[in-house]
Amino acid sequence: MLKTSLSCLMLALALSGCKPAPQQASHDSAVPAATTLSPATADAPWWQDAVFYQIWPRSFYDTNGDGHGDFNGMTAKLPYLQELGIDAIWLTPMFEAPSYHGYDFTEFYQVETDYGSMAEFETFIQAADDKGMKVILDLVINHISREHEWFRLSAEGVAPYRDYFVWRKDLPAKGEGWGYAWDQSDKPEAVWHFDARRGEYYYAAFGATQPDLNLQHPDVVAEMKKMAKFWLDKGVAGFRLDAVRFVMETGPEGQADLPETIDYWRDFNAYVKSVNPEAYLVGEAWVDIPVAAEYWGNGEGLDQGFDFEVGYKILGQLLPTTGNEAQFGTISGTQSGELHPLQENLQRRQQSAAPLAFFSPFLTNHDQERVAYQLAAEPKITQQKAKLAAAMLFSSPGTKYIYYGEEIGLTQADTGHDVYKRAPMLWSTQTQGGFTPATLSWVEQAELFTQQFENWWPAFLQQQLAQGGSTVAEQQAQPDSVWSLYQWLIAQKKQRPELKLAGSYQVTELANGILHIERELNGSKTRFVFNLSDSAQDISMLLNTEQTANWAFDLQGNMLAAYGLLILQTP
Ligand code: ACG
Repeated sequence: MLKTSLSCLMLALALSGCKPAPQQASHDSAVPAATTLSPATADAPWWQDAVFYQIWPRSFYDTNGDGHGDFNGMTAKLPYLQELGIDAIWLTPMFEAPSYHGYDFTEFYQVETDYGSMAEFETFIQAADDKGMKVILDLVINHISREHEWFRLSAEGVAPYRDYFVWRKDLPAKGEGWGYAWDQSDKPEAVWHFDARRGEYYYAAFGATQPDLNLQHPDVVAEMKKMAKFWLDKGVAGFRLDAVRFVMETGPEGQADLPETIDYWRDFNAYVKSVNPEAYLVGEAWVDIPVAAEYWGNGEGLDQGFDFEVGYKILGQLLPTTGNEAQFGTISGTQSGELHPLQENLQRRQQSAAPLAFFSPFLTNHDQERVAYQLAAEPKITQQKAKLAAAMLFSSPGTKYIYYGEEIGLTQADTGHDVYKRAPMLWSTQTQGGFTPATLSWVEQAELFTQQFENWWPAFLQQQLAQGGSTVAEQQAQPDSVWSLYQWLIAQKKQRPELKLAGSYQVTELANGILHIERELNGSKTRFVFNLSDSAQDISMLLNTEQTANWAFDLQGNMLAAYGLLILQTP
């Protein structure tokens, strides 16, 4: 029976439509009141409640046989994204850059030639627009490539470029407080790098190849606005802003989240909205929710920011060994003890300086180990857990982000190098997983990588295809696959008012590893029942006739299978 408080028991019985049990001494805190969320406003912006899909261009789909994904490949896959139900696409960097990842621009107005021509990019934007899909670009303003012309001129002391970056004569001593911008490390050499041409040290929060721009310089501020306008004028719907926390640095205690930084983004947002009032800005602030909320800037800053915490809380539910703590240093997220971690996560968003609509929940992105890799168990269980994670994500209010491959429970070969998290998509059981007609995909092309190289891809690919059910084609044919669940959940989000921002959100932890999340709005109700345990559980007390079990593959009679998911909805 229930291990939680009497009021939980009353709630569960009420859910089941049974008569309440005889009064027992209640000994725990009352069940938290269901969270009623902000009412949906008719004039909500296009991005509110949208579902975004993050594409890593180099790994999505290759049409010209060079082993690299390309713009024509993205155009060819738009029907796929439409079938999945995607509203908008986030392209990780696709401007000219020397690295495989592209976060180090050498050009602001040229597309990465590995992905195709500007004309092919424009065709992609138009084709997406024809299907009612928006496209946002990854805009990196905090830094550019060391190989950019500006940096050479700055190192040579040529005006005005000499002050386009942040320079100092000497390497700060240890103990002065300089270190990584996102933690308390005392490591000046992590962010100050020597350049022999100038004989001085330059500031680069992300390593010597990515010098920080001096965004206190009016010419640099103007250049960033010019870059944004160029791409907005091409029909891009907005930007995912990289590393927003670090654009200003005023000293060893001033490397992140400064008031000057929030002011910078207020000014940038005002400019972007002056070019296109519908343009959307979402910031990557990988930090505690209260700090991330500051980037809303009292309504004059960014439109949205990622909720980095919810993904860790969801994975924490599925990986008890890691507990419910966020796994990264910047999120203190300690549990208050009363609320379930997922209820507490929502409360933290609501109690922050930003409205609930500001936060975009997601599971993992291109910087984090893939969901299926973190949940790795024997394949069937991994797929089951990936479905539970998806349902927990989609039960949470807000604009959702899906990382390419997440919808098929794509895993990774190993950890320790970011490339493993960004490997080619698995479309089919054909050679190269249907990603490329080339003999070698880009991850097998040694010239792309500076570190020592061993070709790990063939063994990983073979193992994934041999295991069965790992590709888009296979999963689209299975009604209970991870892919089919993502498609169903995305459709529900569009159809069911309670799954939008305005629906209430109530998490209840029942006995034997059963978790219950209910969303409700004006009588329309969706209930998610998760079996977090490794054995089938009797959930008869949660079943009733008013609601239809619309996702019930794991229900046999009153028993919900191990790691099973049941979704019940009012008609
Ligand atoms: C952005 C892009 C990223 C890109 C860059 C730099 C910045 O998304 O792809 O890397 O061009 C910090 C910043 C982020 C930044 C990442 C890379 N992401 O906040 O803006 O660095 C902790 C902190 C994070 C911090 C991270 C750095 O909480 O704020 O992110 O460290 O590693 C566990 C730990 C946790 C730790 C995470 C991640 O969860 O508990 O404390 O987070 O792991 O480590 C690009 C390329 C990269 C390349 C880089 C130089 O994509 O491959 O390495 O450039």
